[in-house]
Amino acid sequence: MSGNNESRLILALDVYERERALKIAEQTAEYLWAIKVNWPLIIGSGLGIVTELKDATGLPIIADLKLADIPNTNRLIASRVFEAGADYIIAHGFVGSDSVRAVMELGKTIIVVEMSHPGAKEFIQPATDKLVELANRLEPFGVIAPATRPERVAYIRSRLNSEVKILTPGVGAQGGKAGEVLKAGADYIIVGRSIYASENPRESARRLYEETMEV
Ligand code: NUP
Repeated sequence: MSGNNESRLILALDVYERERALKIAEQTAEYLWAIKVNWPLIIGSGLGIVTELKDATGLPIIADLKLADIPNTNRLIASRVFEAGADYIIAHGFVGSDSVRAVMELGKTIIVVEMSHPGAKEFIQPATDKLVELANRLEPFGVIAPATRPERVAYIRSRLNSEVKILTPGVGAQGGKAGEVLKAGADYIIVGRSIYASENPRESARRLYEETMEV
């Protein structure tokens, strides 16, 4: 099963069980650019799932650990996760440039500049301008911005260096719409529940893929 380089769809594979994760990954791979693994899957199935997903699908793997520690601890975690086969790691920017650099020295990194949930307005959104400046200085592969607020994605796009990609979670279960956020400037959409918790994950992925292709 091989993935789709043209695709702008990333699967957030937030299930615990190894078998279920592998099955959904294989069913949907054709429509995906990458698979994102988060703590639920790593806690449920172990870090080895990263290697297994890569072997099964050939897709890039994004480890959504939202690293937010001192440089040394970020480095200790990131080195093992990259060794396990992760192609990208998501790190928080608010801990400061030294902590982010520790991850970037080991592999491709994605920095959170704004989150998709309502609570993101309390602390993260007021810091978004500074987090975008940090990203412009460090030039990571990409940043995370909220699909739930396309106007914020447009704003972030207008301030962010054009080579830095924007990856947007929040489509579907959190209320965001694929077409709107891609038009606002997102490069990729990240979708979890609307695919893995649907009756037919393959069909749901196909429909979202078609939607992204229309933009
Ligand atoms: O701001 C963020 N919002 C968000 O939902 C940053 C994230 N990394 N995520 C992750 O994206 C979240 O942890 C989950 O893995 C995925 C969205 O899943 P869903 O709401 O589509 O099920």
